[in-house]
Amino acid sequence: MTGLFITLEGPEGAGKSTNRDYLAERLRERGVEVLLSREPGGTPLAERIRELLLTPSDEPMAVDTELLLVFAARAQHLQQVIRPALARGCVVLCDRFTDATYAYQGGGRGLPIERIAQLEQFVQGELRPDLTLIFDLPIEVGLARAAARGRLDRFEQEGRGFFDAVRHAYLQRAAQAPQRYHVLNAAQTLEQVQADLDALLPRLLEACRG
Ligand code: Z5A
Repeated sequence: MTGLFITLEGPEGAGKSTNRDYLAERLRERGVEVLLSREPGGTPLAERIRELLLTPSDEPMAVDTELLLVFAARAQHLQQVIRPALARGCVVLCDRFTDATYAYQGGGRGLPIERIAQLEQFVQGELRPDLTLIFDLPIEVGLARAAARGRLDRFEQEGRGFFDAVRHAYLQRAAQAPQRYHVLNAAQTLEQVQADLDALLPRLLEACRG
């Protein structure tokens, strides 16, 4: 038995967490076993690494340190949570995964794609998401939603150019492999976004049935 690995991606405030929970409910209503998780994080140790990554600090974090921490958390998450859940036949819905590394560390920080790809291969082997939903929206809309929450984390303190590069990297990846990515217009009302997700459900249920 192998499950289905679905990741949700996009810039800040795109609605990934909200829609991950929505999708989980729709799938569970239809009898599908769903496991929810997120990155960085998903296990106690990986959540501690998340704290290191998100908490602003006086000591600037080297970009290579950031990259290695992201993959360290992922290695833990894969071993403890994702691989066992997929082996049980679950649908894993994960808020961010390695596409975020390509977008933030590759696009945003400007690290070479080849270096990310090497770590991806080392940490994941052949495992890749079956489907990645990209919640796309103009940067200013997402940042306004994130700012409404209060204190900004270490990434949210970045400038406009950083987020433009992140968004561009996501859309570029989606364009390069349209069979694995589905781009949603996350600037619509929540009801409209969720209607788009409802329209995707038959495809997901079909994939769940193998
Ligand atoms: N990061 C990285 O650099 N490299 C990596 O490899 C990985 C991650 C995996 C933490 O991620 C950071 O880690 C992230 C990248 C970096 N950078 N940052 N910042 P995160 O996922 O925890 O952080 P986030 O993207 O900032 O999460 P978020 O702001 O919570 O966004 P979201 O999950 O997409 O949105 P939400 O919580 O569902 O919704 C935000 C608010 O908007 C909320 O009040 C909703 O009710 C509202 N909302 C949602 N949808 C709508 C619509 N359609 N209309 C109106 N309002 C809406």
